[in-house]
Amino acid sequence: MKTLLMAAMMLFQFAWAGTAFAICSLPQPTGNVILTVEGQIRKCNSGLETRFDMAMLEALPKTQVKTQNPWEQGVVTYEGVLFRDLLHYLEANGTVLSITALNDFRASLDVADTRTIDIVLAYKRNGEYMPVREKGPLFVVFPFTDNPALSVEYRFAQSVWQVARITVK
Ligand SMILES: Nc1nc2c(c(=O)[nH]1)N[C@H]1C(S)=C(S)[C@@H](COP(=O)(O)O)O[C@H]1N2
Ligand SMILES: [Mo]
Repeated sequence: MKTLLMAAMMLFQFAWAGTAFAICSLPQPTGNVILTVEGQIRKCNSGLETRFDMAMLEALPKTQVKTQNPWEQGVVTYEGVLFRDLLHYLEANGTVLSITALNDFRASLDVADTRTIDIVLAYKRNGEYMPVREKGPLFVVFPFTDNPALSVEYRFAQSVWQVARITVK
């Protein structure tokens, strides 16, 4: 009886470990970690989080957005990953994103907005990586030029630069 119980427990542990491994199975970063996503995501690579280096972000579907914004003169071309593509990759299922910058500035963004608006987590500006002093390495970019209704204070405050962490709630 005791042996049977132990065998059952071992089997359970094995199955549990197997499940955890299967879910938390994204590739590991090999370069500097520039972004950590945590919270309501099914795909991960470290504990319950997903840590990205630049190469991992660039391996996701790429999008370009040409837009003006309050911080630039003229039209700038940004390249990055659409928030909805990032959330799809991570099998996220929350409703709100809490986006935190290197300086701990934080903004909330509704997941619903990422479906209706082409919001990009940009890693390049006019073809170049963005240093921290130029709003890099990651900048939340709205298509202000294509959609003038976005040019409101509310959206400017969601235009987080120096993004370091996203919590899916
Ligand atoms: N990293 C970071 N991003 C940020 C902020 C910040 O303090 N840090 N402020 C936000 C707010 S509240 C607004 S209105 C705009 C402000 O841009 P400005 O400081 O150039 O006016 O950027 C947003 N993005
Ligand atoms: Mo603001």
